[in-house]
Amino acid sequence: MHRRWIGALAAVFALSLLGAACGGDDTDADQGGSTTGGDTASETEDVGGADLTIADFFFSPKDLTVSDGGTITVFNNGETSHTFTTDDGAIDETLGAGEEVEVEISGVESQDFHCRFHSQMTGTLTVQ
Ligand SMILES: [Cu+2]
Repeated sequence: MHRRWIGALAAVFALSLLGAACGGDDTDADQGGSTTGGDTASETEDVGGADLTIADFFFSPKDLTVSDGGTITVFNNGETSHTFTTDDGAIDETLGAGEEVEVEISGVESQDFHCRFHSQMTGTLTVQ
């Protein structure tokens, strides 16, 4: 009788140790999971975004493609002020020399864009 009780207590003690060990493993797994989530988020931004460089006096690239919901990073590499303006006026950003602005593309249709200061500066925006 006594041996059975001792055996049962030993089994419960052993199980509680296993439980503690499993708890530690779960914590490690959670940390790994959140790290993976962060990587996925940054990959999504890379896919949807685009870079547009403004120079004196042209856009580069002239044909710009961005995903709906993506961000265009516009940088004025010229020595004078320019604008990044869609033909429908939904986007109208003025950038001084050396300035950079991030423009979120949401609900914007594919269309041409231009610089309000220099009518010869034009490009085409494609929203996918
Ligand atoms: Cu300009």
